[in-house]
Amino acid sequence: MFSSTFLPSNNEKTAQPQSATFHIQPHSKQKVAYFHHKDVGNFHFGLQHPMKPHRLTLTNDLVMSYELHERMTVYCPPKATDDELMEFHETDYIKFLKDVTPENSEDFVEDFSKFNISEDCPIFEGLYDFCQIYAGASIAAAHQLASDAADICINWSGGLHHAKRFEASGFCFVNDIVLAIQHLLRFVKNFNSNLLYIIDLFDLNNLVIERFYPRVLYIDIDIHHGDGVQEAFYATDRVMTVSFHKYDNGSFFPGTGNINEIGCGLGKFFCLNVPLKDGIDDETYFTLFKDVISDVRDHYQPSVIVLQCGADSLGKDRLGGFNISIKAHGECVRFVKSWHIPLLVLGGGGYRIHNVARCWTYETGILVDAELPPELPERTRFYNFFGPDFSLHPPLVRKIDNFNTKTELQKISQQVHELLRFLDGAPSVQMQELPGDLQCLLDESDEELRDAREDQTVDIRSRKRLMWHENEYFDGDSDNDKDDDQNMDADSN
Ligand code: V1D
Ligand code: CA
Repeated sequence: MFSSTFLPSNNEKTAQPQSATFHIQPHSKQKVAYFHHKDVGNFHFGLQHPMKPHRLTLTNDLVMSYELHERMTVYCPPKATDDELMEFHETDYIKFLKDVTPENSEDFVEDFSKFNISEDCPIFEGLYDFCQIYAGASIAAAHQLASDAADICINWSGGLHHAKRFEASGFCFVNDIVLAIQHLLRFVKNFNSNLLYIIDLFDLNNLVIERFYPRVLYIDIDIHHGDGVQEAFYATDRVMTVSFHKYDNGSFFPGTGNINEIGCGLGKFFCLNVPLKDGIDDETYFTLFKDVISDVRDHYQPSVIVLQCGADSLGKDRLGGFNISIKAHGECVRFVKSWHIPLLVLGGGGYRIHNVARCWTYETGILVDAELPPELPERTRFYNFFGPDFSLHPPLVRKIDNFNTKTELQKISQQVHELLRFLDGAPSVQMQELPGDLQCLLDESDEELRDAREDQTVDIRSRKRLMWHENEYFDGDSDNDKDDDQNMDADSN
């Protein structure tokens, strides 16, 4: 039996959380929920199109063959409703996606340019069903996290980060990530339910309700820039977006993601871009990832994290040009998981479909604390397609040179750290002058912004005290007051 060979992973990094927002015990086992709809792999973008939903069937098959379903709760998620999709997307655009078919598309040609229907985003059979399925899974996953039913939720069919409010883009029609984040931001819970901490209290028609997640951190390791998510939350500090991607002065799709895109208004500095060149290898990628993301966590102190795991950043991808192995890609996931912050894990790009299946299966293993034997289980339905190595970690023959010089990477890292000093999530961080070449990122409106930030810092600080105070009322091992009743007196700290 394969399952007897699974050992709890003992090389998990044990970075300790510094924020008071964690509601999971640092060493407790995280509950994992996995969302897969049986039909999601049966859609076809077209023969010549690189996006193959079949990769989701391959992934699910491999996950099940490794018996990972025994370590998590598996859900067949409901399809998103029209209204749910319209929480972010324009009514006209959703109506168009719902009504258009390959057979009647001539009646809609005028809408094609309006909604960016193109070779990248073609009309195919069942398009709207596909959108409802992958978005429904991300929304259900967000709901599961927000209602505290799981600590980690996985939807490999999600992560379609390019879709805009009324526009398809880069193989993405609806933006499940934005919809899921909106759900996390909006989620309210009855005051009387058994919650471990309170973040914001409002008195609304005599009902005391709770805002569950004050700060959402979005991390994107797809090789393409996460432009759709960045754009949706560009002006807010309640979502911080961080994307690692290939950037070639605008020529690599989608053309955005320069380091000088940093957010606007109250969202200024809550958007971070890490532009890279072709050929980046395991060590440089993971070192930079760890360095940047640790600093983001320390400054922003997220209450929930959404991690887009696009597998087109793997070496040998058909569209990408990085040299990253499945192990290094997985290390990024392991590192974020080790913080024990509620986590929504999503898919994204990935165009060597057997490597995509390997990668997301390996990462499912990491998320459920299973060490997977490198030999693929022979019972896998599509076993023969994984040759000639039949391994979870096929050798990565070096494809192209690493065009990222040490000096450039050091400069990126330095700029990122300088930008992060402008976040006021952490009480110890004060507003400071930006040094040297980053000064040009500031504009006249920053005076106003600074004032707003300074006011807001007070709020964030008092909220933190409140959260810390509530954590004092854990029941169980860390129950500091050894009392079963949850004292909800927000003013007594
Ligand atoms: F090669 C192709 C063959 C057929 C159809 C499309 C493509 C293709 C390859 N690369 N299209 C692209 C990119 N599009 C362009 C267009 C040319 N300009 C007019 C735009 O370069 C799009 C790449 C999309 C990447 C999507 C993603 O991996 O980031 C993703 N994330 O989540 C889901 C997908
Ligand atoms: Ca990215």
